[in-house]
Amino acid sequence: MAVMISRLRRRPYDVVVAVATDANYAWPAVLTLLSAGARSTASTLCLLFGDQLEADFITSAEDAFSRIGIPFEYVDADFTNFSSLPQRFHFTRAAYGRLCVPDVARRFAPLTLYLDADTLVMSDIAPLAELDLGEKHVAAAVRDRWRLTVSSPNGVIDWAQRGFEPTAPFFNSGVLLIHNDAWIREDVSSRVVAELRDRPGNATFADQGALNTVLHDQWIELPRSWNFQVAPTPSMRIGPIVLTRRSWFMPGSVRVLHYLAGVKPWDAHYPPGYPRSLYRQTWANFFSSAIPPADGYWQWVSSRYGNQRTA
Ligand SMILES: [Mn+2]
Repeated sequence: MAVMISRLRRRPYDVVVAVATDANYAWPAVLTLLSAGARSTASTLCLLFGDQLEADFITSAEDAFSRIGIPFEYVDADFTNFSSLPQRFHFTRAAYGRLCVPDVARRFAPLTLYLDADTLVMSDIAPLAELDLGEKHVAAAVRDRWRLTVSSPNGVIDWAQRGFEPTAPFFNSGVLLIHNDAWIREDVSSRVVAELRDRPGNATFADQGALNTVLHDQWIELPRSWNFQVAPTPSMRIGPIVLTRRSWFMPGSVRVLHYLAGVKPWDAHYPPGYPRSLYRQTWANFFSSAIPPADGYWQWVSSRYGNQRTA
């Protein structure tokens, strides 16, 4: 009944695009939102969930959106509650910020497209805003590139005890289409936090493993192009094809590009090639200030393999 009532209530937008960040990823987070908002033909609100960001930054961010007429709201989110959750690899407590999103976003739209701050949107997100998740599903996502199933290493650690099928798909949580009311109804965020508190040893990639545990059987698999995961590796573009040492892809068919791992495309040491050029070009298109110059190919090789390697 509650679901039917909330469906009848009109909300001002079709979809919310949301990114959560601390000060470290603040400008990349703005770029992610701008890349999504600028290309969207759906009625879209961009929401930035910031972990105690400075007033100057917020004003500059608001300017960046109003200059090109994209609806935007800053949400002052306190991530202190997440401080006690496991923080390993390059993840900080802001990695759990997505758990705050649906409760705010549902006032604005029925759906949320949650994006990591290390993603760039390369196409119109309207097809996602029109997706019908049905009654049973809470979210839609793309399979993780390296962990295809719950039984993959660093997938759902205790999949067998939980009685999951070993071949059940495992999603990457960097791009999540969320049915806001269903997420709240199923109490997903609190269940994920409880899961991480009770079994911190099972925490893989911040809340990715716990999300896959709680949302098991309740998500729809999206085509790979909606979360096209690239590893930081040198690449070369030949016409419509980008080649890396181990694989190739066609950037024309990518809808959301996701820069995996600890080194990020705005870092000087990100390996040279198409994904890095695209990132810098997009940055230059939206912001007046440039990212500091990147390493050339030989500099990159010596910083990666030579003696001058820095932390
Ligand atoms: Mn990511």
